[in-house]
Order: sequence, then C-alpha cells, then structure tokens
Amino acid sequence: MHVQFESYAKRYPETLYELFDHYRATGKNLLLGSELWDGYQAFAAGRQTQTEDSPLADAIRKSQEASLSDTDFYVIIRPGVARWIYYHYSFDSKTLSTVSAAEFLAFKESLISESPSDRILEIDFAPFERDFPKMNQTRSIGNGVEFLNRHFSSRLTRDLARGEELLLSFLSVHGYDSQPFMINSTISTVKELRRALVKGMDYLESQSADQQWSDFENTLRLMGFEPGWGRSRDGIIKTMSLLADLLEAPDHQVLETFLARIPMIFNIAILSPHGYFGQAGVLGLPDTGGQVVYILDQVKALEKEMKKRLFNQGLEIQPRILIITRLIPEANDTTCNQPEEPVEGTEGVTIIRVPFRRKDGSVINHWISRFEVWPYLEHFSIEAEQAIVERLGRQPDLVIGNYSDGNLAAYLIAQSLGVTQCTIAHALEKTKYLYSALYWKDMEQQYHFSCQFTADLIAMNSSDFIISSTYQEIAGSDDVVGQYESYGSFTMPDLQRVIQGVDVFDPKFNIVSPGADADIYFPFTDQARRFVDRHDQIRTLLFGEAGENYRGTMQDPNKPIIFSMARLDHIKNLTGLARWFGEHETLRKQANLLIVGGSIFEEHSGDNEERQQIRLMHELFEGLELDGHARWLGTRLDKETSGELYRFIADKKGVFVQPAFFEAFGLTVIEAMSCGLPTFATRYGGPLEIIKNGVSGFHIDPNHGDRVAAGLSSFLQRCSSDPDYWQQLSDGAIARVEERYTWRRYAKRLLSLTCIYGFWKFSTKLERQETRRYMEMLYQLQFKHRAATIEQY
Ligand code: UDP
Ligand code: LCN
Repeated sequence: MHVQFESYAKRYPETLYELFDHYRATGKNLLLGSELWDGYQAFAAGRQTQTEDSPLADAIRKSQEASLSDTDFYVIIRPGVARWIYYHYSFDSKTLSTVSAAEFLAFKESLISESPSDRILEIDFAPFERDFPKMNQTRSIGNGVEFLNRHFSSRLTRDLARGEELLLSFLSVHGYDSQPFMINSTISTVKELRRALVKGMDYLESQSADQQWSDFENTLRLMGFEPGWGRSRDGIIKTMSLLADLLEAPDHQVLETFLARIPMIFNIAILSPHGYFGQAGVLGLPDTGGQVVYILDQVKALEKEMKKRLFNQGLEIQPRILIITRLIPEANDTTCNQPEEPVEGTEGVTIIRVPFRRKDGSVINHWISRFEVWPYLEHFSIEAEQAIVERLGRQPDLVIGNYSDGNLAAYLIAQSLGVTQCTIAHALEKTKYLYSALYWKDMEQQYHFSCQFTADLIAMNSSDFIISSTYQEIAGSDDVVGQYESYGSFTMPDLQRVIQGVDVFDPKFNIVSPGADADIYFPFTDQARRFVDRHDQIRTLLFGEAGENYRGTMQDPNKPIIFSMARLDHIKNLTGLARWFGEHETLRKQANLLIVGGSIFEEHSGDNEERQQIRLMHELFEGLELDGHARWLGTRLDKETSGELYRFIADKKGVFVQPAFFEAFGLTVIEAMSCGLPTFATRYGGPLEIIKNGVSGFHIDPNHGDRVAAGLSSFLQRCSSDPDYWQQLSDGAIARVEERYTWRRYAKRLLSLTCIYGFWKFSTKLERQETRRYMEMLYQLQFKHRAATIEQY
C-alpha cells in the first residue's frame, strides 16, 4: 500500500500539497486519524478526481495521526496490524520522505514542549534484542510459544551437541526441598542419559502395566532416575520416550509436550496490590472489578490443573497459590482489613494482605486510587516477598503480576528471587485516554501516567512472558491500534522519548483467554441448575422496593429488559446507555432499562469520577423522565444473584448491552453470553473479538448512540415478530463462549507456558543481563524519581 502511496505522491504532487494544505488550514497542529479521514472526505467532495479507492484515500484511511506546522507535515500511516510508517512532508520543497520514529517524535515534542531539546532521555529496547529471535508474520502474534518451540528445535537440530547439553543441565535443576527430580548424579553426560533411557524403557516394558512409580522407584533410581517422570508405568514410558525422541530428532511439538511434563510448578505468587481485593462485597467498588473476578476464578482453575499434573507426575505435593494484595484497615464492610483469608473452594489458595506504609513505617488506613499507589510499591514488594517466602517456606516457581502496579511489584520480586515472571495487563490505561502520553503533564495531577507508563515499560520488558485475553489487546485490528502496540513508540515531552518500548512481534506474547465461572454462568435453558431460590430477591430488585439504593420503576414489567452492569466509571459509559435509551422514543416504549452500577448516593463514593457519573445519571433520569421506564440499582450483586439475573432477563427475551467507550476485555460480555443473553457490546476493545457480529451478538459504536438505540429497537422489533431470531443469537452466544472462553483451557495453557518459558529463561540467562541492568536504571533513575513527586498520605 505504501509503495502505491509513495508513487502517487510523486505523480500528483499538487494534489498532495492541496490536501496537506487543507489540513494546515484547520489551524490545528495535531490531528487524529479520524480527523484526517473526515478532512480528506471534505477535501475530496469538491473534486471529481478524488475517489475513495485512490492510493491517497487508502493511505489517509490508514493514517493514525499527524503533527503539523506552517512548514512541515508529519503523518503516521499504519498499513496493517503492527506496521507503522512515518512520513515527513515539507511544504517548502513539496517533497515526501519516510523518516525515523525518533524524528517524528522529536517534531511532535517541539509542538508541545516548553523547552524542546534533543537531549531528552531516549528509551530504546531494540539494541538489547538484536540476538533474540523475533516473529515476522502478523498472524503469529500472540502465539509466541509455538514460534519459540520451533526456533528451539531447529537450534537443537543445528547444534545438536549443545542443545543436548542444555537439556541435560535443565533436567538436573529440578527438585523440591531436598528431593531431586528427574535425574541424579549417576547421569552426568548425554551419552549416559541416552543409555539410561533405553534401559529404563526396556525395564518398564517388562513390568506389569498396573504398577506405579513406587514399585519401580528403587530400580529406576539405580539407573539414574528420580521422581517426576510419571505415576503410571505408561506415563513414565511416555515421558522417557518423548525425551529419547528429542535427543534423536528434535521436534517442536515433542519439545513442548516434554517440557510440560517436567514438574516445575508447585507454588505461584499472584500480585494484585490495588483494590479492594476480597471474595465478597467488593465488586463494583471503584477500581475493583473484573480483575478480582478473573484472579479468583484463575486460582481455582490453576490449583485444579496443578494438582492433576503433580498427581500424574507421581508426586505427593499440595500446590500452593498466594494472592498478595493490599491490606486496607478502613475496609468498610469488606474483609480487606484481614491479613489472611483462605479462598473458598480451594485447598491451598490464600489471600495475603500487606499494608501500604508511609516513609516513617506507619500503616496507611484508607483506600488509595490505583493512580496514586506508586510511591508505596517498593516497600510493599519487599514486605510481600518476605511474606511469600515465609508462607511457602521456599521460593515461588512463578510470579504473576496483574495490572500496572501488580506487574511492577512482580518485576521487583521476580528479579530479587530470580524466578519466572508473567505479566497480565487486564487493561492498559494508555489507549483509554486521548493523548495520555503527549499531554501527560496536564493529566499528571490526577492520573500520574509518567509513573504508570514507565512501570508498564519495565514490566513488559522484564517479564518472561505476557499473556493477553485477546489478539486485539496485543496488536489491535486492521484499523485499531493494539493496547500493547501503542507502547511501541511514543513520547512524553520533557520526560522521555520512547523509540522502541515494546515489540509485539516478540515471542513472549501469548493469547490465553479467560472464561466465566461455569458453575455460575450457564445457559438459562439449563433449568435443573438454575438458582430459583434467588427469584424472589431478583423480582424485588427489579420491580419492588429494593432497599434504599435504587432509583426508578419499570411500570410495565412485561416488557423485555435492556440490561447493563459495570463499575460506574466514565469509560464504562452507563450514562451513555441511559441517554440513548431515553432519547429514543420507540425504544423506551418497547423495553425497560436496567442499570446495575455504583451507588445512587454521591456521598457514598470516595472516587471523583464515580461521583461525577452519579450526578450525571440523576440528571439524565430527571431530564429524560426515565423514572417509570428504567431502574438504576446502586447495589453490588453477588455472583449467584448476577448469574441468575442474566438468566432471568433471558427468560423475558431481553438483551445485555456493554456500552463502554473502551473495554479491554469485558468479563460481563462473556458472562451474559454464557447465560444465553443476546449481547450488544462496544466495538472498541476485547468485545470486537469476543463477538462475531450478527452471529453471537452485535458490535456497537458508543460514539453513535442514536445508531445503537435504533439497532436495539429494530432487534427487539424483529424478535417480537420472529422469536426464533432471538433464539438464534442466544444459541450463537453460548456456542461462542464454549468454543473459546473456558477456564479449563486457560489453566492448561498457562502452566504449559510457564514450563516452556522457564526453559527459555534458563537457556538465555546470560544474554539477558544487559537488559536487566538497563531496566534497573530505568526503575531507579526514572520511575522512582517520578513516584516521589506524588503527594503521599
Ligand atoms: N460485577 C458484579 N457486580 C457488580 C458489578 C460488577 O458482580 O455490581 C462483576 C461482573 O459480573 C464482572 C466484573 O464485576 O465479573 C466486571 O468485569 P469486567 O471485565 O466487565 O469489567 P472491569 O470492571 O474489570 O473493567
Ligand atoms: C479489566 C478490565 O477493564 C476488563 O476489560 C477485563 O475484562 C478485566 O480486567 C479482566 O481481565
């Protein structure tokens, strides 16, 4: 595409000039892709020669942003996923040329900065990655592990002797307490290993199939084998034969399967500092939403899978998982003031709470917004590390970070202990706020993005692997930039210019999607499992006197319900939905609206954004006279009630709407879909990938509320005359979740990845030293300095 654009620019220099001049005439010096496209359409309207499929139109349609002055025009064209081309056009010489990201960023800074200088700190991770393998196809993005396995097995083939030595030394590092696993000192060379494998397999073949490791233990130990190969005779033979095959002819699938069978994961530490993190009464509080649901479901699935694996490996070890979060002494009605809390439904999972402290060591009692936690994290991490090692009596085998703060803490702990680190973003704030990097100074007082984005860069680059819930989270789609991709290059004027922050072609990225708890969120047709005991409560919530914290009544309870539930953040746009509904005459006649979120009392909220949304919602209820058509519940629903509520609304042939301006993933979307509720969800973020438009739900554009309301209205209209249509969408939603979003699949994948990236870490330890040192500087000299600017309590 860019080749055509460049040759077009050469052939029609006047048109190019006129278009860019048209942009210059707006008087703006920053233009977004959408503004460039709107500008192009206005420009083309008066010109017959300009068609929407010309190379120029194509380039502008793919443009991301432009920066311009009277003399220069800089534009980024993104021809496809993760490909960025920077152009400079000179109004004087009328020439177009490609330029580096650094030049583009420097120009942008010159428009904003108070004292533009070339002596700004440039952050660039590219030089450190020169010798590391990178993928080059966009379809490989998010499937790094497969690429790594292929890379490894071909390296093994090329340099068999070194590869074999590596495998041998890797086998000898495993163990638990004083018990070694896999091999003992009887085997010290590859030759000996090969011989032992043949002998071991011969011996096992001659034994009866119903015997177990304990029956063979003494004989196998003499041959050089220690526990970990398997429990059953066939299981042990299988592991041995996989290794024998690898030593003979390396193959990526065999490598993956073999590594996943080695006992490496007994304990996991999961970091999620901000919160309220608890098991009840916390959802919907500011900053506490899907991340908590995700982690509580994740640990259950992981424990189950870890147990299964350890059992099959022939070991008698109870796996442990610790969730480390912040202790909040003033915890209202939650348990967040308790230092320790076992997780229900598990045997070895505990929530450990560690306080935030002031410089003098005293504990901070109240909740702190996730945007202001930065100064407390270093001390928190030190205390968290001590708590982890104390509780487990050993190091964790994997440290998982959640969200920017958890990932920074995970970095500090994993570095200190030398263990594998996994990053999970849940949501990266950078793409949520327009110009969040460029105008960081204006937003600093409220959001402190200088800390957050620096922390993100450190965590992304230090972690051994990153898991994302969708492809778009990493690399977006043809026309939307991915959340990680947006960290590729950017500038924060007068602070730092990021030349290469993260590369989405790095094989550390893997898509591992979460699920919805299948015991809670199941189809409404599954009558036998339904929580009928909740129906009275639900009827009261919807139609009765639902306590104090509600507003509005559904005067006609027989109409279908349009339902939405989220935290009452600006970005969730629940107020937008209320407005669309209220302003659409037909829709408000066809259906009732149910909103579950926040509180209806402004004075109950300690969060500025939430308070502003509460005010706005009341204004809308008044202005649009919603009180007889809509109900707003300021109650936090527990899981069982919310699960049954989705189904209750499905019984009445209603729909679920997720109206957010941006949603990183969207657990409510898969919850509603699992229950069989036709779902309309934002096209910005995860839901674009979760839903197949028209098959398993619908994409909506929150910037065009009138169209959303019209779409909802015609859907309900069609369903009232053709009930099969509602059923078709409901079936589509259930099938989609079953096929892609389950916790069982998640746990298997995450554990396999841990084994493979553990091996990768082991084999590249030395080469990573430079990056580690670079990151330490970034942390000490940049991050800590910025964190110190936040006013502390
Ligand atoms: N949730 C809930 N009760 C509430 C509000 C939210 O149970 O009053 C749950 C909801 O079911 C979902 C989670 O909170 O599991 C929200 O996750 P999502 O990914 O949709 O958004 P987030 O809050 O993480 O941005
Ligand atoms: C945070 C979000 O904003 C949601 O989009 C996700 O679904 C949730 O975390 C769980 O990952």
